[in-house]
Amino acid sequence: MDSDRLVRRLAAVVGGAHVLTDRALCASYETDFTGRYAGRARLVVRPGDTAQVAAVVRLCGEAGVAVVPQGGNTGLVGGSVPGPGGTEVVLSVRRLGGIGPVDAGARRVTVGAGVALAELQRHVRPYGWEFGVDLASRDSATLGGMIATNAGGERVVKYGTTRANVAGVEAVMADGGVLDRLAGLPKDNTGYDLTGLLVGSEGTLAVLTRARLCLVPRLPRRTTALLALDSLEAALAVLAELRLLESLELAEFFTEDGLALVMEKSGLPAPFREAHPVYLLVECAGRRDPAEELAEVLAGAAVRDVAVGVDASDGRRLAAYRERHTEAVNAAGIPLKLDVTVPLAELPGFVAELPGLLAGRARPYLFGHLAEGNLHVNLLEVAPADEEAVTGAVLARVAAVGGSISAEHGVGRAKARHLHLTRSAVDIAAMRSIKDALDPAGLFSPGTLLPPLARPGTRR
Ligand code: 2HG
Ligand code: ZN
Repeated sequence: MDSDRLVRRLAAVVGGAHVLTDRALCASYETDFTGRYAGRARLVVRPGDTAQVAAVVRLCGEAGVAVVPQGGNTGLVGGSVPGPGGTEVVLSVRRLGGIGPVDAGARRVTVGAGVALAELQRHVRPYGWEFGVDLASRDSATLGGMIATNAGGERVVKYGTTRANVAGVEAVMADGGVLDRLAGLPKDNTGYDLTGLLVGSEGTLAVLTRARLCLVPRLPRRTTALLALDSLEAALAVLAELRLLESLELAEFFTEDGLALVMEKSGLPAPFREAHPVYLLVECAGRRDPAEELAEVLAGAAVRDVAVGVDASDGRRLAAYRERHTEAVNAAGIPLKLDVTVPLAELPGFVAELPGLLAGRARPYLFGHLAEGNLHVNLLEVAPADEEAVTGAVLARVAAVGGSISAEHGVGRAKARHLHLTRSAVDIAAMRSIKDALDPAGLFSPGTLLPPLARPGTRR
């Protein structure tokens, strides 16, 4: 089917205003948030409900045109943008809005895939509820994208990743059929866990259209503190004590260099009189004020200095030093981002080895989610010719110490060829079988997650 015909047929389903072919209008859907991954779409289509998504998928399937589902386009591994060929359709789910009533008895709420996280937070908080997953890109990240990537974020230490907070999904499969697992019953052992399978599938198996989410009680009393420490070892020692507190919701670390960059790019004032090697941002929350139990733990810890947030706005002020790392790094250049998990016991050794692995080929900024050993290795000033070698060296070391090459951002296009480092041949073959069974023509997100096959005729 030629492009004009496909455009006409799609427009008949979603309305002409929601099929974008103009290069300028397509641009923001074709380039990722960092500017590192830029492709070219055949067109962008913006369906407004599940039936329209199903019709779009069917039409693209008939035309043999691949579909790249996209949420808020805040992904960091190139999974939400099209490839370079100008052949793929970007299917934006942003118009799939709508938030249902808070079902307090069941602790659930149903949302459209295009709802932004901050919108959900504003909806549920007045009723005393919270969604357990929170992240810095909350204003743009959509629930559909967060589910597709099994986003982690800042509160995994208490509430787990997105997977633990999704009860059910509705999704359009490659043949246009609508999978309805939206009931999200707390007990339902009828067959395979297809919801669990679609969480983290990165747009390669289906287009998520709606989700039934779990809610947690919003804990009204919170204390935020920024700790200045000697070293990563000292941060890990404090973390081990903090984990005794049920109120611990957040334990985020960054370093002297990262803080300096954030201050330079944001204009924020220094949180302490002098600089320190490592910082740990912690937050405890409860129905009762957790300040005292946090102070007790910190009193016995090897902490150089502490800044405590006395109220919510003070807490947000301290959190900004950590949350603004991504934008500060972006303001300094186009980063090479590696998002890895390293077992906690290996973390100090891994960080100490990093300069040797990089061998002067990059300016590193390290920050992340300490409790999970989730390190965001942001590398600036990497020469294009060194990118592959630098990535390979770091990821191979991660694999050697028993870590994961993708902690929370997904595999995307960026890491597909490195999948074998932390997934066995048996594992990859099982994943490929699932892909082939659910998307036999390779319609969804070619090149994302699974490495392309060398076999002629394959479209992935
Ligand atoms: C965060 O933790 C996000 O702020 C982004 O996962 C991390 O920019 C990054 O590398
Ligand atoms: Zn993160």
